[in-house]
Order: sequence, then C-alpha cells, then structure tokens
Amino acid sequence: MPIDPTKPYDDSNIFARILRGELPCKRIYEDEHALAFHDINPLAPVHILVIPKGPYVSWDDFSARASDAEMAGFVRAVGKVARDQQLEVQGYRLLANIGKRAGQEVPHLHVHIFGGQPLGPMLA
Ligand code: IU
Repeated sequence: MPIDPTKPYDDSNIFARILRGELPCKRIYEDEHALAFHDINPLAPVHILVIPKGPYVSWDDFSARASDAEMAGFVRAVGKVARDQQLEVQGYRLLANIGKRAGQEVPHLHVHIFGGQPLGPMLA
C-alpha cells in the first residue's frame, strides 16, 4: 500500500526498525547521517537504498525539516556509496518516490541507487 503522506512519522516502519537493529539488512555503508543497504527485491544488478538516520517520511518532509548538516551528510553519503561502487564510470540513477501517486511504500525517506546495466527512460 502506498503511504499516506498526511500522517506524521511512524517509527514502527520497517526502515526505522532496520536503523534500530531490530531487523537485518545487507549493509553497504553507514555513517552519522545515513545507512545504505541492498534492496531486498533488486530491479537492476545494482539496487541500493540509502536512508537518513533521522525520522523523515519522505524527501518532501526531509527537505522541509532536516538540518543543513543532516542534508549535507545524507547527500554526501549517497554520492559516496555510488562512487564506492564505481557507478559514476558507466552512469547510474537516483530515485526517490514521494507519496501516494509515486507509489512510495515505506514511510521513511529512501533514495534508490540503480546501476550495473543500461537504464531505460524510467525504472521503478
Ligand atoms: P518505494 O520507493 O517505497 O516504492 O521502495 C521501497 C523499496 O524498499 C522497494 O524497492 C522494496 O524492495 C524495498 N524494501 C526492502 O529493501 N526491504 C524491505 O524489508 C522492504 C522493502 I518491506
């Protein structure tokens, strides 16, 4: 079910539980501001999710409420994860679904990183 963006952050969501260590993930990178892990249902040879550590429902919520340090830390983490995989050599795609019409499923901001193959005009 796509999320209801009018609801406040709910810390029982699956990514909040991963952040608290209550559920496992295939972790790739972690720092003060972000956690990156392999998507459980990959849509490309490389399909990574990067999430901020703070309680933000979506990019919309994050860009409105997060501190400059959180935003900078998160953006840098996304770039570092992609560079660590050398995705910039062939190119890659970032995607964030925001709210119902985009089909956002998990109500904790996540940026998808897709790579490892030629990407069509749209993916996911
Ligand atoms: P979306 O942007 O909200 O549609 O993407 C949610 C993604 O989270 C989707 O690609 C799922 O495969 C992925 N995912 C996951 O990696 N681990 C989980 O436990 C769950 C979803 I639930």
